[in-house]
Amino acid sequence: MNNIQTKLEEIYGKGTVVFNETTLQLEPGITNIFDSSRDPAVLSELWVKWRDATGKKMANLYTEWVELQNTGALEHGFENLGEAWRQKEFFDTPELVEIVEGLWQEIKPLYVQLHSYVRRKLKNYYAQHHPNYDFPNDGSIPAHLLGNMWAQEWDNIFDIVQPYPEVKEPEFDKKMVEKGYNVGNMFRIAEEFYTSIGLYKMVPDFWKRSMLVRPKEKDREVQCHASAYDFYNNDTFRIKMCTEVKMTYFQTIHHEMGHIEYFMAYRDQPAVYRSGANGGFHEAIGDTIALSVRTRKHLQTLGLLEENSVSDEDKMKSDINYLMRQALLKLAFLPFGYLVDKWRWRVFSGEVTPDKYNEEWWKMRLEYQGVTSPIPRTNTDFDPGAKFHVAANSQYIVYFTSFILQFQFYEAMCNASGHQGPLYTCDFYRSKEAGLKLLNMLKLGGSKHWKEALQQMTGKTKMDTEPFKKYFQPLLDFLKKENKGEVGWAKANINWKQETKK
Ligand code: X8Z
Ligand code: ZN
Repeated sequence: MNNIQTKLEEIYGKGTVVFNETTLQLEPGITNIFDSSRDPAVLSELWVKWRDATGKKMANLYTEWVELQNTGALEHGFENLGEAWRQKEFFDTPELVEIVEGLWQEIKPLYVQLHSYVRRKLKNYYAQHHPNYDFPNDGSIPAHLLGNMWAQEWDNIFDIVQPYPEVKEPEFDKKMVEKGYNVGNMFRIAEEFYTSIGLYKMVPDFWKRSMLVRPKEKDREVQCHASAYDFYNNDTFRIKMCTEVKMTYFQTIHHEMGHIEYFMAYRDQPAVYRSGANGGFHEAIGDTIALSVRTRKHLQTLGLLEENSVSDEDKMKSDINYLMRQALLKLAFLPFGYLVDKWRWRVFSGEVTPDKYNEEWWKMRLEYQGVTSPIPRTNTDFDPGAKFHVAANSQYIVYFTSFILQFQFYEAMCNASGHQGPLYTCDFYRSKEAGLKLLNMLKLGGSKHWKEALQQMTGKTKMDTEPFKKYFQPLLDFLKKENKGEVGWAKANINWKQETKK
């Protein structure tokens, strides 16, 4: 089992693509082109080659791995591996499958509105700039045109879908370079936010031994997917990531540092309780902080945004632009965040058999995300394996729940800080009250059931989409007006070619 696991991770970690006679790694090479190119041919080429270099090589290994892992799960009294996984990340929550389905049903109407708006804007853009490109007419969006290798976050196509282009929005990546941001001070600035609300400084070991950029040595291969490590003593916590001077990495820094803050807060708990209240809590901490950092108010504090006085009308337009950018990050993610593990749960339970792995994957990509592949896929491909967490056998439902929970945490901290006004304008920088609210919850670690930890912080015992919906309400009103009911992709089919497995 460990052999297979190592091989899967190795295939992913060593995955490269030859493009224009240059060999590219995922970060930064492929990602940089994928983030910014608008050429459907280029994007399709990279999209396909990345899947050939990774997932396609994993198909048989994955089948064997599932069998072995399932055997282990059965031996330990679980129904299948999915049940074991859920128990690990969401201790004592047998109703998790129903909970996440319920949350998704509440979010879906919002997602459908965003999807249709984005689709229309993309279609117009490509009709204008690439008239020979055949944009599908069935309501789906081609997965390679969303500015992300997995179509999971869409913020890179903000310029195409910006609701009010006449109100100029800053280009943060350029601004960061102009203002002298570098990897070192990006981490220091993030740390300063945490300490400003009364949370911990990073430990000396962190600064000494974390890997914050891709090492230059030619002989050293590293897995660049960002992660944070707890060494389970009291003074060793590290981050590993290949940072670049860009807004998206600045947000990832806050995400990873959130894990470290949690590690530090529960370090005095007995070993069994040194964990998040549930896996979703762990993923949500840094993102909650990043919601505050990303407000226009805070970006002004950081010198990344000019403070100019604008008319009320422009302010309204700018707010909608802002919420769109946030929706491309948060709302766009949710169906992907759900389907990765929903697919794996169905695989682990035997409902989806190996000959149908990829076909079912694409049915779910279409059903939940409304996206289709740039070229027909077959069952000799294994596209789930082109995603880090599938290759690394790391759970994904934690992100889906995190993206709901972080808005609950954010609202609770905003209330504690005395924030007035729309939720999306709340910056709790320097609010010790907000920090204390968070810290008291973090310190519990896994010593209390997550429902109790959630109640302590938010007054609610349930994961709740209300704060998420409240945050995005003005955007939703805008989208509904623009879409005029023309939403959905009911007519679409997956882009599929029947091929038998050798
Ligand atoms: O994997 C991550 C973090 C590390 S725990 C960077 N995330 C998911 C992903 O990149 O797919 C954060 C959001 C979703
Ligand atoms: Zn994380």
